[in-house]
Amino acid sequence: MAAANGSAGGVDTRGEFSRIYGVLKEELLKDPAFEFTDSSREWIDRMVDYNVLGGKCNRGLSVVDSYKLLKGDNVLSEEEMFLSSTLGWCIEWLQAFFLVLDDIMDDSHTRRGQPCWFRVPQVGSIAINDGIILRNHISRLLRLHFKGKPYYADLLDLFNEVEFKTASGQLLDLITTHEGEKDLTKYNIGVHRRIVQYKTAYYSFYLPVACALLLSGEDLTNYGAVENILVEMGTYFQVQDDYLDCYGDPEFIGKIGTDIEDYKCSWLVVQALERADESQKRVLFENYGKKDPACVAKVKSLYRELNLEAIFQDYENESYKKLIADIEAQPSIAVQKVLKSFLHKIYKRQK
Ligand code: GPP
Ligand code: MG
Ligand code: MG
Ligand code: MG
Repeated sequence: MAAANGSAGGVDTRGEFSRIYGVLKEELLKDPAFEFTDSSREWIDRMVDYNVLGGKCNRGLSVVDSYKLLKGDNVLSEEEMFLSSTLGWCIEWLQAFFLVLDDIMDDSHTRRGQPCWFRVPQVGSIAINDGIILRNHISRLLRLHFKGKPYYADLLDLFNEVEFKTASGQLLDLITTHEGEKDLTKYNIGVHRRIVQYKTAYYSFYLPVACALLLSGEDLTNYGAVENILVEMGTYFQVQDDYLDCYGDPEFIGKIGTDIEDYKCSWLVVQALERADESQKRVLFENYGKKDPACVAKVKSLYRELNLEAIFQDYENESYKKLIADIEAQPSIAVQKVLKSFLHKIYKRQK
């Protein structure tokens, strides 16, 4: 009865999920495809702990929780727990790969309450190769534990497709901020939506549920409506991320916001542009995208003037209502439970 009182994401599930991390890391450190030296093994060990751990594990645990709900059974066999957790960890590894590289591209300072990996002394540009290694660890784990399963090809295809979508979203995020291309008049809610759907929603929301569906023997082509709801949920999640970048407490969220300095097409600047009069727009044009803290402060004070905090609260309430209505229109009660469980992990999150 390992998971007898292991409610979704509960103490037992989390404990077992953490234990499985140790098993997977040991396997990677003994990968027979490479003759490790002591120093290379130590590097990987430290690099994986530094970058894969320390997050909320919402994405990873959602594979296990969703699988339980789809099976309609709160108790998983040891093998089912192991396989669903392994897929959960593959998503956490994917997240680590993205974050290591995203922090370099965004010139960020901290992540999960510690310096970004590339800022650690002696790491620097080795972080780029570490990102590539993290991505390859996923393929190693999938090969080790899923080769021979009837859904192995679908699983590889899923990770590849989602990675492509995310990198494409990241491209959109980055080219809007290009020197020489900087033009706030191009920022609107449609542009924002396209960026965040691709850079965040697929890997953070669709991927965990799609993994649980494949494990349950389902054919993903029958789940287009579920995919749409998850992409909506992911869009809402990235709006929260944009909001917290400015209004979150860095101590609590574990990262210092850089969206204003980086000229990002953030949900906040899009809302500000929609509401600003001509003189307020001038303040934005003159100060957005500059490293100077005085410029950042002027943008933040304009956000306050425009009452963006209240506009965000309204958006959050409306998104929640709309998502619940869409979820309740789903024919399968098990699928409804999966989607609601995911939504309740992020609703009104503070980090
Ligand atoms: C989040 O954007 C998006 C990602 C982490 C995807 C990165 C994709 C790559 C292919 C590298 P963000 O920059 O707003 O996240 P955060 O606020 O956590 O830095
Ligand atoms: Mg980014
Ligand atoms: Mg970033
Ligand atoms: Mg962000």
